[in-house]
Amino acid sequence: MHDSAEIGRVQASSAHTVGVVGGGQLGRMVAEAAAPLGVDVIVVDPTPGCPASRVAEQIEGGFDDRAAIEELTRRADAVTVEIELADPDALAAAAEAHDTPVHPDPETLRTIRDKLAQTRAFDEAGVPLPAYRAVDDPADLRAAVETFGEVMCKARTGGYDGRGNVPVSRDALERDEAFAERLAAVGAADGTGAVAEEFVDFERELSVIGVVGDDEVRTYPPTETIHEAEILRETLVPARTTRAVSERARSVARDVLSALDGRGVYGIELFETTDGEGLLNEVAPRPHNSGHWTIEGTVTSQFENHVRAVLGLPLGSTAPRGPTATANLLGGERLAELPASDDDGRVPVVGFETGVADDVSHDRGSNESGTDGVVLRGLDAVLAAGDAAFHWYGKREVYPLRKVGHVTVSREWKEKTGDTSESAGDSEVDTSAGGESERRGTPEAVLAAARTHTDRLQFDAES
Ligand code: AIR
Repeated sequence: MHDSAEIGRVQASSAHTVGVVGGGQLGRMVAEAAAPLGVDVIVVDPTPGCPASRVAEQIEGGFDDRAAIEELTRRADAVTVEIELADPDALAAAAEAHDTPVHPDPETLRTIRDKLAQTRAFDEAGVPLPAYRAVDDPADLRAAVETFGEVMCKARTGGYDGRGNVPVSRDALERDEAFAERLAAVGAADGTGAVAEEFVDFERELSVIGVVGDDEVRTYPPTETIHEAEILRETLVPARTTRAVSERARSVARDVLSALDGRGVYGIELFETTDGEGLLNEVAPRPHNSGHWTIEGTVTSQFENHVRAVLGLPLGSTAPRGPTATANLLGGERLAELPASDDDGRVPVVGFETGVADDVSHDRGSNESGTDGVVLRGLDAVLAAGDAAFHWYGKREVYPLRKVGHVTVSREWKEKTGDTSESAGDSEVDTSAGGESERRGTPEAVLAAARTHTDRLQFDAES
């Protein structure tokens, strides 16, 4: 028999609290993964009822709110971030005041959140990347296009989910105002600066999720990422590439990780060039959209490994379970046609249409703005199909191209490889479509299934 003091001591030693700056979908999925480990999560986020608040405690405050970050740091055993807007100065000051570890290191956050500083740091570390130049004004952007041809212009700070990135083609050379317009489009017309990167003629885009633990580093198998208009739409594992390219991608990722300070998960986006090289695109100092597939598709998800890493616990296996595809659910362009949209295009999400009651199931909080809302239709069909995992982020408002959820389809390998090592799935890929039983699959089949499911899901005006 344990006496109560001993039980209390045992419980206290296993219950940690992780503080997260940001409480969007990534914070929500961190908290979902933390719970089974006995780890509580507190988030700082400015939006009342932010996505993570349904599964974690929320301190309402901005990503640079010193008082909120101070409270977070005082109450947590370790602090991390889920959005690059987190202020490194506030984190460093609070960490010092309370002797609370912050992962990644605030200096690494400072470097990564500034795209120019990030690119220079990896360039100096010898990581292969596209040619680039700093852009302070329209003349710099013109010079970049004259030197490289088409470039991707990225705001130095503040961009994510497609915002802050615009391609600039040679056509811009014909109109002088074009360069100022492009800088304004990335939000860098005010002199905050941008970086222009040579447009890479890539075979495909890959991403490697890496995790740095106390004394170990692991990488997940490379994810093939499919973007449209600078926004991630779908991911696929195994990537439809060769074992050699996969190994190369993981090796570039390890070089990236060794140039960074601090534990945790990092999302490393790469271009696979036409000659099989891996060039670094950019790094996120946090779990990444291209790693959502790891929830169903691996032994230990990126979110669980992030929690383990920031607390200094042993990491879990990054081995894949089978071919896995994820498709993002975005606010659709069709929303623009809805009469309900207010000035900035935001529309309240009222709830889901469920077949059970043949009616709309209202989300908590529902429509407070008085604007007509939208409902998500088609969920019953996705759930009934039985092969999909549906993830809803709980955002109260949707606008065109906002990430509001995702669907994952994960199956067993079509052929038994018997290979459970972390490189399993890198072997030559069978791309023949479907035809097998539901449980087994090819990359093509899981991608097609994830697409079919997301096509079924649509926002529609509340009737
Ligand atoms: N996020 C952070 N950097 C990139 C992304 N996608 C996630 C984080 C953040 C949320 O997106 O979880 O809190 C913000 O999404 P939104 O739709 O509110 O802008």
